[in-house]
Amino acid sequence: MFAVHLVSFFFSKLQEDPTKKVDRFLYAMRLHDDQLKDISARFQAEMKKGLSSESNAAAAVKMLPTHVRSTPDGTEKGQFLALDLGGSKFKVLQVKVREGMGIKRGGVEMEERTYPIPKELLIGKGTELFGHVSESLKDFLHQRNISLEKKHPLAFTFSFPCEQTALDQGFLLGWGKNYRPRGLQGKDVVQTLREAIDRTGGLDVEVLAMVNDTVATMMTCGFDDEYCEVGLIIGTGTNACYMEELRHIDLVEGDEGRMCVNTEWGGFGDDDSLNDYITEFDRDVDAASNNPGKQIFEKMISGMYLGELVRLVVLKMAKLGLLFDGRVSDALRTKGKITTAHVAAMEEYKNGLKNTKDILTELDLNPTSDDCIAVQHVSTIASFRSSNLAAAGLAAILSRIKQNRNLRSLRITVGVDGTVYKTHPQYPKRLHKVVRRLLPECHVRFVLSDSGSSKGAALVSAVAQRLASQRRQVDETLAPFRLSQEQLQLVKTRMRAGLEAGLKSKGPSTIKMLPSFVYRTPDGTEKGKYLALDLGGTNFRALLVNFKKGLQHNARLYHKIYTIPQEIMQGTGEELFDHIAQCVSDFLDYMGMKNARLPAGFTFSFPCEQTAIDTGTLVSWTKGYKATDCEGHDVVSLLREAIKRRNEFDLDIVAVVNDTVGTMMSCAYEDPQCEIGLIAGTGTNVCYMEELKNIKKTEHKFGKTEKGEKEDMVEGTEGEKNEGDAEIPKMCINTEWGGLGDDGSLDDIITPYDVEVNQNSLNPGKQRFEKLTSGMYLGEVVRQVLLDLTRGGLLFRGHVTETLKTPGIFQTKYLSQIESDRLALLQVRSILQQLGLNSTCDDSIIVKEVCGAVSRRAAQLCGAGMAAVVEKIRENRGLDHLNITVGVDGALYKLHPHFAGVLQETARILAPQCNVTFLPSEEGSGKGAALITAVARQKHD
Ligand code: 0WK
Ligand code: 0WK
Ligand code: BGC
Ligand code: BGC
Repeated sequence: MFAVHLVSFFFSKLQEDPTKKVDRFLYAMRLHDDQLKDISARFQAEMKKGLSSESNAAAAVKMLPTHVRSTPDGTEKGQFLALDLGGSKFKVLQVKVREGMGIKRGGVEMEERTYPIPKELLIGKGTELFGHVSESLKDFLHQRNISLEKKHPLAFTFSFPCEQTALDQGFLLGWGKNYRPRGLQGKDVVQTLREAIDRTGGLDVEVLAMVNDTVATMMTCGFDDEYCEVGLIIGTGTNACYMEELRHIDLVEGDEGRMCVNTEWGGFGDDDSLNDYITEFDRDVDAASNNPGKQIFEKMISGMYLGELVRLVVLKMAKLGLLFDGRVSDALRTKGKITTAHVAAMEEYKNGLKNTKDILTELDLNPTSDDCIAVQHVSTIASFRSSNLAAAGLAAILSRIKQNRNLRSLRITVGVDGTVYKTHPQYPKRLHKVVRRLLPECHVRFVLSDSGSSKGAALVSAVAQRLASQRRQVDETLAPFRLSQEQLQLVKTRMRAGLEAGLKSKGPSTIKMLPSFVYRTPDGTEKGKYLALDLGGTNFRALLVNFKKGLQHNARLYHKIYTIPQEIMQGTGEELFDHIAQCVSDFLDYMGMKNARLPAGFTFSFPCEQTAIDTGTLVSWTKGYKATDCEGHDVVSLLREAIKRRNEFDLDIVAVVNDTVGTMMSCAYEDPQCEIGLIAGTGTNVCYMEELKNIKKTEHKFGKTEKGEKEDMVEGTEGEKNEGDAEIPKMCINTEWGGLGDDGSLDDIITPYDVEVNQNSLNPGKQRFEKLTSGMYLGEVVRQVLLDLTRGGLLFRGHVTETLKTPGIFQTKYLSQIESDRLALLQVRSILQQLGLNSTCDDSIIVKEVCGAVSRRAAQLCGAGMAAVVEKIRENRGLDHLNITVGVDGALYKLHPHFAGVLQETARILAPQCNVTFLPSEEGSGKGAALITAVARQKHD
């Protein structure tokens, strides 16, 4: 007897481990990491194909846009009906979502009921299936005594591929799994549902949104986990969705933000891209399915097919005598006799083998224990491959997200549902392990959607409602910034009236129209070396300009920029001018011209009343300046005294000019048609060549120097001019248009946000037009709007952070960065991040929109003002058509992506008879100041 055992032991030892033969037999189904990485890479390529408009139509992986633009942010609220159709169970639900309380925190209550779907409906007329759905809905309302009168918003989870153009519209691409109703392919299933509900009658339901079950699952899990941006179903069917960057989804308009894409990865391989991984068993499953050639990837993974796969393998092995001594039963030959539930049962830890035995016995097979081990192992290999393939697909999606966001490591959560994942004992662990092995640098969390997808569908509807109401509220908030043509026309008229009044008024006027004592633009004869000092914008600049005789338009120029600290801007006048003198001293050292008493021009970018080219009494500080003992003083004297105090060098300050005048002169040196200077920078202002006879504001006899001798006003400037104005003596007028509205004439367009900015400014009530249009203030206007939207819960989840309450935190330069066209959102988020504002995609979209509205209004207002100025010049010269150039400078005009274009467009529309060329000044106004100095010197020589 002992001998027999020994023999059988050795024989058994000889007789190999039953799993080995299975491993060999199913070698092709046992995928190792390199193969999985290869499949993952192939899937990534398929995703790209699906996303691009060129290759989408032929793509096997459809990458369907879902119009779900954000995951839950906890502010969703409301009561919804929900339908969950397409998985193994058809459910009708009522979902109550309470604001700010995630699912775990009981923020969502649900009541559900599963309604069986009669088999015949699965292959009958599609409209009848939807009839059954709406009847079930009505029954549910009855059962739950939910009033039929009340209008019920409804969310519809529909787990089949649909092409969606909106949240509440989806055209069915095709059925799958065990559904094959007729007559709905290509139809809008939401409309079909609405019609079914109308046919059923007696209930008032508003279908707000239709979502794929993957999307609903992502949303369901996203309510508790803000990192959840992927939805995965391993159920009857299989599929995944994720949040893709909108700019990558060619089929949807817009580059801003993200949108959830339903990959429909079940179709991976339908274009033969997986043929080298397809086994004969897969081909048999596909051939026997009700959609051969379709959903290849799904047929290797999902519950609808796993059991069948195992059956076919076991059948083949039996036929080959590798199992059950080659005996085959009819049951084993019968399709569907081994289900995926059987596969799961076979793999149970403890009872796996027992279950296997029971299952095989039930199939009229008399399995040996080795047979059971072998068949159990077949199940293991089949479901292992399923989880491995799903892991490969998931790895592809997660890598893409990581790349999209330029992250070295990604922290993300995957929301999962589906019977296979939920009921197959080892499936989740295997899937997680392989994903983490394929993506070691990612921190991937898996969350099981423990209550089905309808919660998620309700959340999508809640988000849809929230986004819609948010949209409405943001539009209402920004509406006052969206100026109509009529309003802009009005501003133009008021600007014109202000220009006229300023020229005539002897006393103060809102638009000061300050004579600059610059009578003509340069004529190219200027020569010599001049120092130009440029104070006013964001910095102080000292320049040395050397005009070479006769070298038209060629001046050598050296300059150095110095910052003016805020405490100097708002300290005493003495400190300010001492600081300027110190900078000039440093510059002259740098140029080695300390002892050359250079003729200098001083660009002083503040309103100064001048009585001659070399004096200017500061009327009032603007922008960020508030130095004491300067207003009402001659700034040239203040500078001379500071230089004297320093007693190191001396300057011959020949001229003081406004930066608009300096800019006009600089550009006129290039283009003689330039007779207007525009600054759109920290501040805003414009000057232009006005005809002397229109300057009635002072009895000062222009053309007579103090000493009353005749001033050379008229030497002509060459270059074609608008006919008929050569002889007319002109003078450049610094309009100081920033003051428009100081008399309340803009109160009908000034918004409460502007009022706030004005009140917090250094000069409340002053420079109202400037406070709507210039760099000093636009950031503040945006901040005020963002504050208001945040207080309204429309932004940053309603958290008003200290940062957001900090004046000046939102610099105007951010507007330029935020509004640049490409990649804007990522930039927005990083800028907001830098400001310590954690933002969602939606937040970033709204912030960008606010910036756009504020800067567009500013540019339009400047365009309207410019239209008034060029129209005045045209009428001055009695011309039907005026050709003129505007020299422009200022960071807003030069650096903002849209400001210049909108300004030009507005001016063109409001002054159609003027062809205005805008010439950005190369070297700022310094050269202009030097030119004026040169002209003023020539006169004195
Ligand atoms: C439960 C979800 C449903 C989804 C199903 C998929 O509520 O939307 O379709 O999971 O899993 P299955 O029921 O096909 O196994
Ligand atoms: C550069 C000019 C300067 C002017 C400035 C305005 O040289 O005179 O004040 O532009 O632009 P901002 O620096 O205010 O953007
Ligand atoms: C469908 C998908 C669905 C998946 C999971 C697939 O057959 O095409 O739309 O998400 O099953 O239910
Ligand atoms: C000043 C103007 C200056 C403009 C642009 C305004 O605040 O009042 O004089 O031209 O800013 O710098």
